Amino acid sequence: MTVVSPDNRRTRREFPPGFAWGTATAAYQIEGAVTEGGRTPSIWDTFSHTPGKVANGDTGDIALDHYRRFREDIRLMADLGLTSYRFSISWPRVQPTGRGPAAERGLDFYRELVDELLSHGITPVATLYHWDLPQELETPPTGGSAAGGGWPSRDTAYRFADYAGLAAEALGDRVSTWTTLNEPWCSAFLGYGAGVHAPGRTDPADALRAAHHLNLGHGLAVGALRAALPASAQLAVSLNLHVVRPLSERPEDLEAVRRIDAVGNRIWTGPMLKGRYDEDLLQDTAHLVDWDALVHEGDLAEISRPIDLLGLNYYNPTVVSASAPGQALPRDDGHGGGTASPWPGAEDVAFHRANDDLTAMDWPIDPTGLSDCLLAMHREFGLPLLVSENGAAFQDTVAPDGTVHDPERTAYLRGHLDAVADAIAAGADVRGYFLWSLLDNFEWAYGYDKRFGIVHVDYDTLVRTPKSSAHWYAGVIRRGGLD
Ligand code: IFM
Repeated sequence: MTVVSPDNRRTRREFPPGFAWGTATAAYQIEGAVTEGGRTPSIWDTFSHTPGKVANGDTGDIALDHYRRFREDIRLMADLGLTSYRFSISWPRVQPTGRGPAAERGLDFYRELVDELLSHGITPVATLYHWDLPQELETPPTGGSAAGGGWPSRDTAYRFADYAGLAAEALGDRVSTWTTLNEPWCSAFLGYGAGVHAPGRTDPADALRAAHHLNLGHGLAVGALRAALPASAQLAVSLNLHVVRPLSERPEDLEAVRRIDAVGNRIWTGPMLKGRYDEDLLQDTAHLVDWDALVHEGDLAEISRPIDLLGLNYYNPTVVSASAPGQALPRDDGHGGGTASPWPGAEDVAFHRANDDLTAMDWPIDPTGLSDCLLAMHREFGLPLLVSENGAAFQDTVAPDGTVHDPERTAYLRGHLDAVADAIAAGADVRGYFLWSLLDNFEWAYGYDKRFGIVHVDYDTLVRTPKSSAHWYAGVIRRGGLD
């Protein structure tokens, strides 16, 4: 909503009452304590310990030691006035082998975390899967009878639903908003297609199988959550939908948009929200997988179980075109490079920068993509929406007096919150904004090189220092809007 003061000099962007002002994090990126309480390795422990996979050989072994310092971190959140916090549960911490009973010590960590949040008046939002698949579900121990094979294996979807049920039984009395998967596109296509994320496989057919089983895992988990949680629980999924724009209006470039939209976006929203895979997606990828064999009878009904909220993770738009004959394709479409394509069936699409105003990830800054995406999802599905991630990495420096001044991040956040307000003003039902991220953290294949936090972390001492963007965000929350 826009409020113009009588003298017309100031314009205020207000947000609806009850709007969730949050930050988001993920277990492997912050927790550390990777062997504590019986936790076993996830595919990310294995991947980060594989030479050459992560910048500087960085791992999440210690990360920010949030596992031990979570009370301090929640104090910081409370000081900033956050009303909500989105965290992820580490699957190998609460169900170490990915099957069988839960590990109570692992669950206790999350019980304490949530109790601490609640005692500070911060509403917890739990994400079940932010990429840390128990390694045993990818590679079963030698001699064992378990299936393994990771997400390309159908069994993993059922394992995920069991884990979701365990987590909900343990935490359902104190957590009422749940997200099943975070950015399944990254799990399937960066993990099994491009190989730049764990488990580092590069097989386009397996990437598509992983996509279907992530969808199935989501639907089965929604069923398990509904069975374990009170009727008032709010269930969501967080998708990094690609805001795809054509380089030109040439039919070939529009066709490139269609292809990326199919395998980047509609591969999730189709089955989850409409109960179908679009025919063009099936055709684009028919030479890679046998969809009739992959999608069993009843799968689509399972996957499209109703959810209550749609979470959108937005960072930047994507500009695409058809490739010119003989043109070397830019493989680095903002997801860490790699020589294999993360776009099965659309490998020959060329990627271009939307503009040259870049974050430290080389991602172009364009808040209009966020309002466009929110409005498109509102119009197509009519669901209440969350911005479940949005933020930016910049090269922050610590001043001699110990402060960290990050005006670029503040400008980025201001622009994107303004875009959220635009979408709300145009009718989208946006219920909250979760800034990525609370703290600088382990940025996957980039290790600790890229800082997304509004709170600076000194990786030698683990001392946390709120940056100027954190103070700015606290002011926005206090005022309930932007000036
Ligand atoms: O750090 C990641 C997060 O884990 C998933 N979404 C994008 C963020 C920035 O790359």
